[in-house]
Amino acid sequence: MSKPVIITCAVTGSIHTPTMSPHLPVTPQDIARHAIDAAKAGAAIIHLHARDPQTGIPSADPELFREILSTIRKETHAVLNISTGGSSRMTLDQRLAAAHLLKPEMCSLNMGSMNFGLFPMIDRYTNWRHDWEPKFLEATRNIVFQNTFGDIESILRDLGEQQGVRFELECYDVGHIQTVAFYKKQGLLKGPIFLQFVLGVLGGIDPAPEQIMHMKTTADRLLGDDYHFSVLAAGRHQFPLGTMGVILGGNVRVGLEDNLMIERGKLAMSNADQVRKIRKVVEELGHRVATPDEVRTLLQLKG
Ligand code: KMH
Ligand code: ZN
Repeated sequence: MSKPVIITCAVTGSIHTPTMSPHLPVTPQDIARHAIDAAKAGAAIIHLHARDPQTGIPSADPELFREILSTIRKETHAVLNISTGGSSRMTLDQRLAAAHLLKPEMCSLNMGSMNFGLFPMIDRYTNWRHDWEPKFLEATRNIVFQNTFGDIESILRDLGEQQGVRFELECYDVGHIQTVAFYKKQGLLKGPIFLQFVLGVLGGIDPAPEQIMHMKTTADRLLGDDYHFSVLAAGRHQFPLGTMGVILGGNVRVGLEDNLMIERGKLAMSNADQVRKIRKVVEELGHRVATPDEVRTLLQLKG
């Protein structure tokens, strides 16, 4: 039997805004409910951000995260993964506050600084519910999503070495895989390594099948066999490229953080709907989905 496929679900993120979909969860209770339903549908890892419950603005408030995590834990045993990417408008200290306080099993770790182009989305919407939304997107023309070597090292030391956190290593381009290999060689990053190939963010690698192959062959060359990979593709590329990742022996991430649709022209009503859809693909391809405990074993999480 082949190894089970890990489905990660990223339930809200900090990219999409409330105007874009009425189904995007905003309050801690909504975010937790979406996460619980996604876990019950087959997501083993839940990737979490928080938002201000009144406005929907991405928030780093640890108390919001605390409420989200404790609600989810009442109903599922899913692996909870707190984003350290936060949003490109937060300082590093803000981005790390919740993970420091709540000590999750996993956190995301972004493997390089980059332009992160959200502004093209402005053109698709006219009636904004909140005036912060177009300003937030437009600001990404001039804000760098900063993840310096110093930032990466402090996350690896403070969360990795000191708290035993394992990472979803977000690689938006092939160069980021070289950085992963560097820290592995240095001993700051320990295997098993979990790479998240991120395709389709403007400023990063483009969403094409050849680019998944390029990232995988680069990872094979630099990391040998001591790594697992997953594919996250933005927008309409989510399902086709996620499927390709599974075909290539990898894992897959879905969720409204990365794509608001369930099919062309149709908004996803929930995160769980996206999980059910990719789970069907995984199973039709002859695989089964990993349970949270299998992920704990596979990635050697602290549990
Ligand atoms: N929003 C994704 C493209 C993070 O939270 O650390 C990348 C992400 C970053 O999930
Ligand atoms: Zn995220």
